[in-house]
Amino acid sequence: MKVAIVGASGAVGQEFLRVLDERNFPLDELVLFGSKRSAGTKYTFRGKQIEVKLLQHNDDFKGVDIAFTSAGAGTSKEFAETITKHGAVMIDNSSAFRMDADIPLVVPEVNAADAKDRPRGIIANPNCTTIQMVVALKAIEQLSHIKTVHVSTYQAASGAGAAAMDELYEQYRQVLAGEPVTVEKFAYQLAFNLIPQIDVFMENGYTKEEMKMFNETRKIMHSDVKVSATCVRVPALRSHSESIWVETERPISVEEAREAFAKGDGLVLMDNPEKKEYPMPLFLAGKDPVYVGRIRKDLSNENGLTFWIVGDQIKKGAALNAVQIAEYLIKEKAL
Ligand code: 2RA
Repeated sequence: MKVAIVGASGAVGQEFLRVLDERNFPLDELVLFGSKRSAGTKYTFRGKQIEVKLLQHNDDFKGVDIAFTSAGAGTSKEFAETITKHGAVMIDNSSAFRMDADIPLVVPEVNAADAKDRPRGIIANPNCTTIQMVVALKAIEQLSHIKTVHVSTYQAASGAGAAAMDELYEQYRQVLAGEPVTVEKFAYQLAFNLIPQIDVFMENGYTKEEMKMFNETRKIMHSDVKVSATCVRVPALRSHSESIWVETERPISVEEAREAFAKGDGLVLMDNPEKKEYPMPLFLAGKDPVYVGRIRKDLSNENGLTFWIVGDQIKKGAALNAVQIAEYLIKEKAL
């Protein structure tokens, strides 16, 4: 098995190296690709140094079985043909193809089998906020169809990349040192602040990030659910949190929901208010599952249920989900 990582130096690219190793992914050879900026950099994988190659339009992907790509939508679009033309399956973390009808959009806990039908050799990894939300929604959907979702996200700096995480650290240092604050990766200073804008605004007043949650959720869940989202950047480092309200076809009790979350694939129930136990991003960075807590009946709607989730954005929100897709294909002999 020959595996490629495109965008190896980014936050998600680096996480791919860790996740592949951690999960004992069955690979014989790993090749790394990057931009001019990262070409030549060496990373250690399973005791061996691997040099990042410059991503170019050539035959470097000949013999590659799986290519994990995380170098932005522009690069994915430009290089999709080069990457897939010799038969590699491209598992793409960018937004380039997510809503294309002939590209499966996959969260293994929810719609793994969709990954088998990929006429263009490309499988899209959903947006991080959608991935962690649908893992939780799946548990409820199995009890009763979800008609509507209202969600507010609390998205960590990691969603904007490795340099943005560094900027957040630096901003805290600058504020505490009384120095001018550097703002490059975010629209405003994020340290000691919240920014209710992620990605650009659309004509309907929602941001692109918020519309991703609407559209991607429907595609992954094969559902007519309507998702109304408010996405907010918060000064946490790498786990995204979400406050979710669902309206189901029939009323769901807290006990039923709790049981469904406890046994849900990829979920960990962390809901013990008396002991102040609930998921928090600071303590869940680097963890695989999506954590659920604060489960309550909605007070304004008999069919409403509300809860809180936290998931590591770089892991389940990106690299881990993509690797799980690959693991599924290997298990099903569907590469
Ligand atoms: C963010 N959703 O958190 C993005 C990353 N994919 O900014």
